[in-house]
Amino acid sequence: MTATAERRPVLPMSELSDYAGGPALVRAEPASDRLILSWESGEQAAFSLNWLRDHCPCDECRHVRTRERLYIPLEPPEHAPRMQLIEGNLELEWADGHQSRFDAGWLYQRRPGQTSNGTIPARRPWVEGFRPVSVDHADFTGSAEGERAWLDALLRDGLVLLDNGPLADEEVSRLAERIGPLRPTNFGARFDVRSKPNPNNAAYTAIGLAPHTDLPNWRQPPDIQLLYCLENGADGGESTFRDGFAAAQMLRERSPEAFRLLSETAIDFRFQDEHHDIVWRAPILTLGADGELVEVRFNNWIRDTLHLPPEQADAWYRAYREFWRLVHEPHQQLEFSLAPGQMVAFDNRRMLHGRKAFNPESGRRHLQGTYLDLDLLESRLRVLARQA
Ligand SMILES: O=C(O)CCC(=O)C(=O)O
Ligand SMILES: [Fe+2]
Ligand SMILES: [Zn+2]
Repeated sequence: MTATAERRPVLPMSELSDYAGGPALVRAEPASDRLILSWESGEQAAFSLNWLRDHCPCDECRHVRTRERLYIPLEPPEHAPRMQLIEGNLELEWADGHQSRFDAGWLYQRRPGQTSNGTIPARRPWVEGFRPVSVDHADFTGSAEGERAWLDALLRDGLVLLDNGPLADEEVSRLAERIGPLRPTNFGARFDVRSKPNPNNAAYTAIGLAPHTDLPNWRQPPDIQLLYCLENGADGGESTFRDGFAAAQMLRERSPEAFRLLSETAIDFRFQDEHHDIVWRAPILTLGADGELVEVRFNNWIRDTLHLPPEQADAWYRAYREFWRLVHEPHQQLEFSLAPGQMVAFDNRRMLHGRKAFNPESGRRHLQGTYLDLDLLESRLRVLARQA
């Protein structure tokens, strides 16, 4: 089957998809339970008939408004459909008479073996001398490019700064809400970080905080943390950051046994105060199915009783010390003082954050913080990419 001249796009699967043109089809050939498609750009790909029937974009198979799937793939297509190319797009007529019209560019984007469209940046580990991206508050709030630059850096580097914001109460919530609803925890949807008379958490004292992740005592710790500086006039209180994934990778190379112990031994984390008692058991390093790092849980002050027999406990402590030392290597750490009107955002399940002790008698230090879900950051980037 050969092509005709100009291709006019048919309605893509979803009007909201990232569909953006693409080459016309020049051939469609049946091969048992497959269809081999060839595009004018030279690519060729095989599609299963099951897949094609399941992905029919017609209004019977997809809800007209939501574009969500209505078709349920219970019956395998019995025979190869009749096929033709019309204006470079694919038209199929199935044995029961149902017709499916596929846009050539839409199929091209989804040809087997094609996984990413490149909107979401891959994680890039910090190397020595890493300097974070800063985006100006006015650019973030005033332009899609500013917001994209901020999101890109945050997803790629695990940390990004926002500069020159107003010294306004709740600004952190207003900024976060541009991305999505705040993720609430036992500390509220939005929390104040300052030295408090009756602290229920180390962050609400003036003591130094060793590099840590927040809330590892939750089944799902918050993904992204935002800390907005309103006042930083006390002596000390510098912020410290370390790429936890890069540190874990170093441990894996230098000390595979320590890495194995920290990734295979589940330990308990617990937060308790008057109103809450939140407990979760997990290893410090969580690996995915292919052995890749997916999460770091590291917080020494809410690490709970270690339930291990003495020999295993001793081995675990040795491994923990090794990781602790790696995390604290000064040349791998980023250290700076947040300026009033500056906000830092970071991936709480990848980055370790901390602060130096400060002297509350010498001046005031006040940060406001909140959390966001990573899904909504990625969503925001995809939505912004539609306008590009
Ligand atoms: O005071 C700081 O700079 C950070 C406090 C902290 O670790 C937090 O709020 O999670
Ligand atoms: Fe923290
Ligand atoms: Zn259909």
